[in-house]
Amino acid sequence: MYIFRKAKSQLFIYLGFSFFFLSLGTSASQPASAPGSAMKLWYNKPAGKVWESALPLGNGKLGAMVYGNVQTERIQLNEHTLWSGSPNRNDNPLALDSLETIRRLIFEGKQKQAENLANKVIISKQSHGQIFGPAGELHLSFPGHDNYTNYYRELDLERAVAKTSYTVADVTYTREVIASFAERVIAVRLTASRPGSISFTASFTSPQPNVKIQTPHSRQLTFSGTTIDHEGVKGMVKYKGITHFSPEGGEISSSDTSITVKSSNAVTIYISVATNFNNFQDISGNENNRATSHLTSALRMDFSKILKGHISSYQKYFNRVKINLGATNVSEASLPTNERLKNFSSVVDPEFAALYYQFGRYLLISSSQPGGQPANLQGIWNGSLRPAWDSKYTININAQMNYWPAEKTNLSELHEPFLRMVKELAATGQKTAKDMYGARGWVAHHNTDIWRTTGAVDGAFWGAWTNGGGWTSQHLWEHYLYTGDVAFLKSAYPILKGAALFYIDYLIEHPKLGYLVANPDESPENAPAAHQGSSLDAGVTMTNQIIFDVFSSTIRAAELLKKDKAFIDTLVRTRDRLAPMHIGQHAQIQEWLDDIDDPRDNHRHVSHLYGLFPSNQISAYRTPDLFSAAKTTLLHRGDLSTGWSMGWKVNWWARLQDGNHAYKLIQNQLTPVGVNRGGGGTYDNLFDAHPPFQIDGNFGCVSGMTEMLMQSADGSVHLLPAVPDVWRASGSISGIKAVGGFEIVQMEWKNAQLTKLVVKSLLGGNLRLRVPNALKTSGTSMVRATGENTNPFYKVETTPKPVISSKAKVELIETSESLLYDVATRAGKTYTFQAQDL
Ligand code: FUC
Repeated sequence: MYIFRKAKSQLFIYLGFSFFFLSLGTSASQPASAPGSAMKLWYNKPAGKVWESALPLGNGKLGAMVYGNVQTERIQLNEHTLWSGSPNRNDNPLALDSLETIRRLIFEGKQKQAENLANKVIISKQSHGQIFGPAGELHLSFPGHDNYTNYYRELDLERAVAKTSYTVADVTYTREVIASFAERVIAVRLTASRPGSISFTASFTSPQPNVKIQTPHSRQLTFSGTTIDHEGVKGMVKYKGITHFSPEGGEISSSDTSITVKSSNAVTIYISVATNFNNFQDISGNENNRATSHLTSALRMDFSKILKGHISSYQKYFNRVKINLGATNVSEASLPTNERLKNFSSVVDPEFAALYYQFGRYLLISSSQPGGQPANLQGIWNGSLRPAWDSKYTININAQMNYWPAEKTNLSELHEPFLRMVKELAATGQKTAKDMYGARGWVAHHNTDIWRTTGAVDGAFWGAWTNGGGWTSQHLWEHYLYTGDVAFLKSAYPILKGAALFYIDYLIEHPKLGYLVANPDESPENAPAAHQGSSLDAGVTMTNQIIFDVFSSTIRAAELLKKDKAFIDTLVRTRDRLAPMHIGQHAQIQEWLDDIDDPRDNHRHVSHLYGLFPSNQISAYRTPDLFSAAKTTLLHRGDLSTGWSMGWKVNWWARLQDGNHAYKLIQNQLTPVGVNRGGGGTYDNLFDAHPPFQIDGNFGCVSGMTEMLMQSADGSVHLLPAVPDVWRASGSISGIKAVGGFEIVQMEWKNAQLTKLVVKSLLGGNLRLRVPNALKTSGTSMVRATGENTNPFYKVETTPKPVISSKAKVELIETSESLLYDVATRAGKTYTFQAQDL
């Protein structure tokens, strides 16, 4: 009765939701299962041939997609360093000689001519980036399993275990698969309800053209080879995979390329894959020794022991955050995951939203572990030799988005692979800055790969963008803001400084406007009609915002570390000459310095709102006119788009404090792929669809959902800033993190009012709370707050006053009411608050 089938209009949905809560009153339906225990993706059908229906497992080094097919199980494998090519660079040093000409053409309004030239001299003549490749697939064929009943498969997010079970002729077969976090292997456990029932033949296939498959002895199936050449770069990553079979009872035998087990009681399969990759400059490791040593260590343990270690290593991360957004009625909650996905945009299913949230955290834990490669466009999961965009790193939004949930959902350590990548890009990017632009510091363009290439690729339309370094460097600063780790900041400072130094040299004076601008520049992948279809321009809004952040964070880091006084002065002076944001004729944030936005442009990139999120330059409280203009821009751009674009929009609507609109985007995103016309959606396994599969949308949405419940970028810890009607009745979240080392140990709400709050202060300092209702506390001094937050982690930079078009009619939007409190905290102490009127 609580299910609202496909709504006729959005209005109907919202009316429907209000009705839902009115009619429920206090007798809210019980959750299908206790909150927290419904953390499973489950299905009553195998994945069949559909990769995007298979279930992902990963330990940051190895990835696996488990199909759960009955007759022939498929387990598709990845290894994080198995990439095409070898150490290489892709700069185009011709850029330097033509830089002046390109700049002049752009300033003269001849963007297309500039772009044509840039295609010749800026865009790489070498590789446009290498490919993250698949290792191959393990197949297990079970004779006689054609007719089965009781089929079930699941991914248990609380234990990171994929399980399949079914019955054939009254024997129930169960398979469990893990990508062990404690051991570097994938482990498969096959059991059956009757002894001696397990018989199968195992074989291996790989799309890698040079792969060699062997059975060195009756218990092992191995594969080895060297990765492919790509775009003139020789493939030199050597890989080795060993699949080891440990049957309990029965017989085992091998042919040249397969292993057969007969009449066994149970079987454990251990899969170890390794490469010769040491780092982006060194591939002198020994893949054979590595694969063997990981295997040998795992073989000392039986499955139950491996499973135990796996679960505890995994839960160390996963269990930090619990979320309850309210109860779903039993009939909806008891449907398989693909059915709930189908219904999500037309029913009230807060438990599914919570599941999706935790699935996002699961994906980050599984695809990004300290010491490993950062999550790429597909995390660590790719079955194709030629994946979309090479499954590499696009750093004009996508790779950054992968890491938006890292700090705030209490997975700070898992930011490490990305932060290390930034440091490595800074090393490569120095030569790029010097050779291509005659600049100091370092630069990266809009793509990179495992070799940390920093040249410009694809075409000038996309690639002549010099802010991949500037933007990614802000993750180092963000990591410091959350952790207060000064030793880390010391190690990060040269990278921040290098990013800033590049801009000091790259900026030039705009001949008409006098601002210091980047040129050539572009607003990622978008072109105004006025520029003859060319994206090339000077001083675009996003770039100005990024440079403002790079300078500001470098200044603050230098001040904190008591370094580089003269350089600070240079940065302050240069920052003052950057172009401010402009509000244009349609009352929008201008994407370009000229007022040439088309309000009908619904491009997936809305780069000029970088200032609203992830940055904090556009604020409800400090810059109300920009805040309102940002809303206008977002309304112009519309909702439906690619998966990642919708994920970004959830964050923006959260920052705009419009929970219902943020939720609408979550619904759009959580729509089966193919339903949103021309837009993204979600696959049955809850992978985000650009389409095709791209993981950034999963991570972007999780970040956005967190921002709906808590924000800490604008001078305070703002609680419940954007709760949608569907979650207002009651809910709780625990374990999320705010800037300055504050952990929300517990937060509970009713009717979107905060009822209970427990905050742990890890670093001490002033805790400024912005809350929707009055709070009380005992034993803690809490005062109503005014003025600047004295906590240095909450210092916000004042951006230059916006330039507002005389044609613009900016209607200021109202922010929701809130109260500000200051609480002086001590490091290590926990503070508890309650609603005053409770
Ligand atoms: C950027 C986006 C595309 C895609 C690609 C991987 O180029 O504009 O939509 O996400 O990255």
